[in-house]
Amino acid sequence: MERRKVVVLGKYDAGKSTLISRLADNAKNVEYDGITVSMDIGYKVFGNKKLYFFGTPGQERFKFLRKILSEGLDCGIVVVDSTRGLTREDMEILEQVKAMGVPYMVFVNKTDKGELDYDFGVATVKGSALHGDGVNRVVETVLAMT
Ligand SMILES: Nc1nc2c(ncn2[C@@H]2O[C@H](COP(=O)(O)OP(=O)(O)O)[C@@H](O)[C@H]2O)c(=O)[nH]1
Ligand SMILES: [Mg+2]
Repeated sequence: MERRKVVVLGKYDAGKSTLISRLADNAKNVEYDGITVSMDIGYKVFGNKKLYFFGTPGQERFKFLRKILSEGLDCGIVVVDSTRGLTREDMEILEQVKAMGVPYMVFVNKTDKGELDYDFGVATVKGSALHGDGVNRVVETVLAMT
């Protein structure tokens, strides 16, 4: 079995935890008042690959965890909230993942409520983590990238 480390990044409330709970069978999340204070983790086997999904916490003071979680990653998924538009924080996260030098994709989330057209220059899937739209295409994209 080949193992792959996939890190899900994005600002607070973008839908990282929701996406990971859709992607993995056994997602665990440590949260307090609805905010991920620690991290998400889950895995799922696809053919001969075992994908491990790690979610980063949204709060600024846990920024250091983003770096730790991003050690030795095989691929990144940046979750963007279409109802909020692109913010400075989204741009910072995109720059950060680009600097890691690994393949990454963008998931434009909450398209059940919002709309966002932007050319991220990498594979982009639009959908809804809450409703499961686009989640299969995220998996296909990750498998193709890793
Ligand atoms: N309308 C809508 N809400 C969503 C979607 N995905 C997540 N949410 C909601 O957005 C909020 C934040 O989601 P969460 O996964 O905790 O975000 P995180 O902070 O990035 O981990 C929760 O209330 C979710 O139910 C979606 O596709 N559509
Ligand atoms: Mg979360």
